[in-house]
Amino acid sequence: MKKLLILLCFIGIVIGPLGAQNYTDREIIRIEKSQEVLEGLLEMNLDLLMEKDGNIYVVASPNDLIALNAKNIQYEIESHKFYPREQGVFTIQSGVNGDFHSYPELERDLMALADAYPDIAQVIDIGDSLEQRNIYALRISDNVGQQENKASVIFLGCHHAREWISVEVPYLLGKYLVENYGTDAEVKRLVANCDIWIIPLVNPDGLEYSIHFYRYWRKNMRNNLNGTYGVDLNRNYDYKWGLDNLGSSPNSTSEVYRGQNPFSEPEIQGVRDLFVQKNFQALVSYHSFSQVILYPWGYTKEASDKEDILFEIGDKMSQVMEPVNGRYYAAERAGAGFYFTNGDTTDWSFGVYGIPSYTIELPPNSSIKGEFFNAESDIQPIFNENLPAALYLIDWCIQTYPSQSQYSPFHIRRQQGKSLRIK
Ligand code: 0X9
Ligand code: ZN
Repeated sequence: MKKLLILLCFIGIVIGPLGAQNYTDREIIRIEKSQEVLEGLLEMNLDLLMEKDGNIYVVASPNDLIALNAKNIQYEIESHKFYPREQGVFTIQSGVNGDFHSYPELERDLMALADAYPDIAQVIDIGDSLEQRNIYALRISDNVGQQENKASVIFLGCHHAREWISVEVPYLLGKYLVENYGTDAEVKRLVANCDIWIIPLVNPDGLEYSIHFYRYWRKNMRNNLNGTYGVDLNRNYDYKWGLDNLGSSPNSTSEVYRGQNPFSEPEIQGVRDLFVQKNFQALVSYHSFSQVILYPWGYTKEASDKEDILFEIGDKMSQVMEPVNGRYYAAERAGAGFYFTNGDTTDWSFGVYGIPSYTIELPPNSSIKGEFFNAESDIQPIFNENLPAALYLIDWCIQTYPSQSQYSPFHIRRQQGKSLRIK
């Protein structure tokens, strides 16, 4: 069963891009639900997105709109074209993304956390996306404004636009840490002894496109100048980049297009530049779906020389997660699975910096119609089960590297970079 799911996921990756290129004329529409409307809708073979609060959201093509008009079914167009920031049309809107964050909603909520807890939280802009959105890091540490010698760890979310749950888990981790710092002795200890960096949304342009235009969008919004859009941000890192055409594609129509050069994409240049300035000791990159904990290598089926410790930490995370909701996340070597990746985040952070690095693929591990989507009601349970794993990894960093000045035996090289802007 699991192999079948992985196969379906893989097929989705391979055929996705061809389909995705033709979806730019789609509109997200909202239809008020009634028995009469429902009967009309069900015979139309529409791309139903979500049902919420008596409304049905649909990914509609121009032909779908014509058919709805013919049936006299009323609808509201929810999506709007993307406007660059210079035109000043960023709005904080609730819409089809429901309880999941859009870019402006995340911006608002991160700023609110930093405002509410200025002693332990900062929002830092690590760089801009292609469409000039900010890539935000929430930095959590006591004496957050000061440089201190302490362990440090990084959590990343949403390299892939359609994986909305992967924004929520790191965001809620940050929220949990700052809100419980004052009352929970264990949280206080972790925040006192570790410099925790959380980047919940690496791909803001893609997320907005996924919300407003095409729910299944995966890549960033790079105009490839040949009629295709998007680079897979999880294939653009500079470690074994473009090694072969199995783990990424040189073809821009592909959903796993690696880009023209390693680090060609500004979204992950921001991540790279942050690594130049920080000495992280562990990394988690959240994705969805399939409910597994993956560790390097992804580019080969061979084990690294740190296989034992990588499995041990991953398996420990799995063990502390399962009791929360009964969901089991297997810890596995990424490349030992069904497909390879080259130029992905974790091979880079492990290969270049030598730090324990994990891709946590969030639930579900089964799907109806191959969907990635998580129910809004599952956001909190998924976060709850991921929390102990994150806390464990933070503690692992503290125990293993009590002071940042203590040289990491994993550490291979650092580069020079630009400075960060603090909000
Ligand atoms: O393909 C990816 O980039 C990730 N999976 S996803 O379904 N979220 O797109 C991570 C894949 C992990 N690496 C390997 N399987 N080699
Ligand atoms: Zn992903």
